[in-house]
This record gives sequence, structure tokens and C-alpha cells, in this order.
Amino acid sequence: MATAIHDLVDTDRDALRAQFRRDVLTGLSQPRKAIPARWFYDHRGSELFEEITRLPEYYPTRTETSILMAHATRLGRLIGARHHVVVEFGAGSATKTPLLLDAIWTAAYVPIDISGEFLSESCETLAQRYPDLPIYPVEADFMEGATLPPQVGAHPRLGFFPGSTIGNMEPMAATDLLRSMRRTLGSDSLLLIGFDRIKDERELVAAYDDAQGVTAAFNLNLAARINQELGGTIPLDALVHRAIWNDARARIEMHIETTRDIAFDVCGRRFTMRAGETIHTENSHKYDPRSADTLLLAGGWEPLQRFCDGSEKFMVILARA
Ligand code: AVJ
Repeated sequence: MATAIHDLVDTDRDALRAQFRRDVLTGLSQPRKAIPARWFYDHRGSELFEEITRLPEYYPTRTETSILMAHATRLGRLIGARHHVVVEFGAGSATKTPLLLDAIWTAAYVPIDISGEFLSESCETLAQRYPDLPIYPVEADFMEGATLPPQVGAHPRLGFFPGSTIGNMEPMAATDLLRSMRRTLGSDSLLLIGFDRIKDERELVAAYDDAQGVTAAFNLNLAARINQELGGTIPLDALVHRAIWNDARARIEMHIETTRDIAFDVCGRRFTMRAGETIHTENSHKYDPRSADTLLLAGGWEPLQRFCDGSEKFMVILARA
């Protein structure tokens, strides 16, 4: 029944590996060690993230889902009766996608994700639910500006960027990404994007430091991945997970902290860390309605409608190019 799934556009798995190596070596060589958050998502990391989305403390996924469910009809009316090519950035398991696909007219679906293996699995599931929908999976880092498969045709495009993934980027990078999405999608396009909201610090920190330790495992999986894929010798037993709220920058930061002085190799290069030193592994920026609108406008998108939950935890914004 997977006849509508077109071949995975696997542009550059080798390039991806080389980029991982570069990012890790560069990141560990800095005075303040930092590795970009996108490298969390190997197959194991993508699975752990799915587990995070089901944690009692991690409210974003279920809140965004409830927003999309509550406003599906209105969303459908706003988007209108034209068929759109839906392009999902960082599609992952694509669990929220049916909420959108059921509400609008879709000519084709283009999920873009950095983990091709994970992408193939989620496309199978979607293809069973939508046997007539053409699906064009693209394995790519959407941060690098993806090109759409030409077969998708000339329909207007609807970008779908749920989950508050935009929060991983610092404002300047977020602006660049929004502009690059506008270029990818064209001037006759819409964007449906999720933002996590600024809220009580305890609630935010709990969402990134859960009682079951799943987020800790997700964070530390990055070190395990470096050991496996880049011939690393990082002593995993010396590492602990940290999640802190940076109020000045309105973001949750995740770090991997070392409990003792350590020395290790990656790709034949030697690195040291003092006890208490960290590798900064993620930023998750939080927004209020104004800062989200300002960011969208700077990125070339005009906000049309904001959808929120009753507790003001999360928001989904529909914008046009
Ligand atoms: C997938 C980037 C939206 O920032 O909340 C979850 C990733 N990191 N728990 C987020 C994440 C730790 C997540 N995003």
C-alpha cells in the first residue's frame, strides 16, 4: 500500500556525517564547549525524543496537539479550498501531521528530516492512512535550505513547523531559517508554526529534567553517539544531565556536565574537561505573542492568526509569505 511513497531523497548522508564530525570537533575545541542540538537525532535519539513527548512533565506536544484539534475547522477555513503541498520541517514521527492533513486539501506531502531511517518509518504509517497522497520524503538538515522535489507541482505551499523546534535556534539563526523557508516555499505560501511560551520557571525546568530521566538519557545519548560514530572515548560514567532557565535570553539550556576531571579522544584528537565543566547541547527559546510575531516578521512572514490553549502554555501561528 506504500505505492504513493516516492524514493527517499537521500541527498547527502556522507555530507551529514562529515558535518557531524566538524560540528563536534569545532564545538569541543571552544573555550565554552557546545554542540548543535540537531545531532541529538540519530535513530536512538529520535526514539528517546518520542518518549519525551509522552512524559507527564513535557507539556508542549500534548498542548500543541490539543490546539490543533480544537482549531482544525477554523484552520481549514483560513487555509481555504485550494490544494497545498504540505512541507513539514523536521518531521520526525509526524504524529501531528494527520491533524493538519484531515483539515485541509493536500496535493502532496513533503516531510524533511535529518534521520532518513526514522523518516521512512513514519512515511509508511502515513501512507497507510492516506493511500492516495503522494509522499516525497527528503532526508536533509532543513537548516541548510532544502530544495523541494520538482514533481510536487506548482501548487501553493504550506510549511508546517510544529513542536517549537524554532526554539532551538538563537534569534539570528531563527530569522535566517524563516527566510530560507520562505525561499523554499515561495511567495504564494503559508506557514503554520508552533512556539512554546514563556511561563513559570519550575514548570519549564521540570519539562527538561523529568523524574524518569528520559531527557537525561536523550542528552547523554549525544556523548554515546560521538563515541560510536567518531571513535570517541568519552567516559560516559562521568557525565550528568543539566537543564537550566536562562532568564535574560528566555531559554532553557541543556548541558552535559562532567562530575570529575576527564580526558578523552574524538577522531584522534585529545580533549580535557574540568570537574563541573559542561558541553552546552541545546537551547530551547520561549516566546510570548509579541516576540513570536516580531521574529516571524523579521523572517519574512506576516502573522495571520494565533491559536492558543486555555492555560497559555503554547501557541500555533498561521502566517503568510
Ligand atoms: C524538539 C526542539 C522542540 O526544545 O522542547 C525536548 C527538544 N529537548 N526535551 C524542545 C527537547 C529536550 C524539543 N524540540
